[in-house]
Amino acid sequence: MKKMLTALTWIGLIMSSAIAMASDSAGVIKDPAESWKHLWMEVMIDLYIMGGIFGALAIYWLIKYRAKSPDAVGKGPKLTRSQRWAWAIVPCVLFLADDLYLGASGWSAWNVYRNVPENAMEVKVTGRMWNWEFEYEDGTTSSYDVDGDEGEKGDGLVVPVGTPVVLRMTSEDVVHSFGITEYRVKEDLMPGRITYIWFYPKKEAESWVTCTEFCGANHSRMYAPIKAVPAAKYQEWIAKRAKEEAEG
Ligand SMILES: [Cu+2]
Repeated sequence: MKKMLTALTWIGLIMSSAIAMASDSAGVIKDPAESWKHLWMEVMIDLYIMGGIFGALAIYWLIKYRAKSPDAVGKGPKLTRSQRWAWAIVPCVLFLADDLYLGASGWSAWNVYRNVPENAMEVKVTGRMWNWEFEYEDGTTSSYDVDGDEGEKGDGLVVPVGTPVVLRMTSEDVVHSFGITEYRVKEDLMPGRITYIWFYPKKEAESWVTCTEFCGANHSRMYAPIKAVPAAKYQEWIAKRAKEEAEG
């Protein structure tokens, strides 16, 4: 009975620390890219540790308990009642604690993914066969023409470094999907509905949005650059773009 209680105490400690670690890490995570990376690393570490431990154990037992002669008959160890229970419950709870921990981490990542920071800059995105159009808060628009001449294609989505960006998106025709690998975000666009994603450009970078839902003949050409530039450069760009539009 005393052994059982000790085992249960350990189980409780392991489970509560797993949950505490998962909720702790939630405080550190700032944006979807970081939170997905964090979750992915946890899964990888988990798989490698488990793979390593069980692989090594399997090899060790294979060698240790191999049949020494063709007619060798094995004999299992005699376990007491509480040892049998312990062998059933302890591994089960250990794996459960790990699953709970990963589950909680996934939950934290999803919360980050869905909760847009208050200071986010909003850009409306319209997807259509086969291009993306971006409309800024002041009504200025931008797009990208994959077939345009060099220098005439347009800038795609330009955003300032250091400001979270939320995209409010809809489609004019069929279902498209807005995916930016660099920022680890992806969301479908549907006619008659507004969906959203947000990302956080922390450094100057040029990445690409590609349509990630097969939407017809030119689906593979439905892409545009996403340029994260210093805030001053962004202000310059949007002023220039607004002027161009006013002049038609
Ligand atoms: Cu598409």
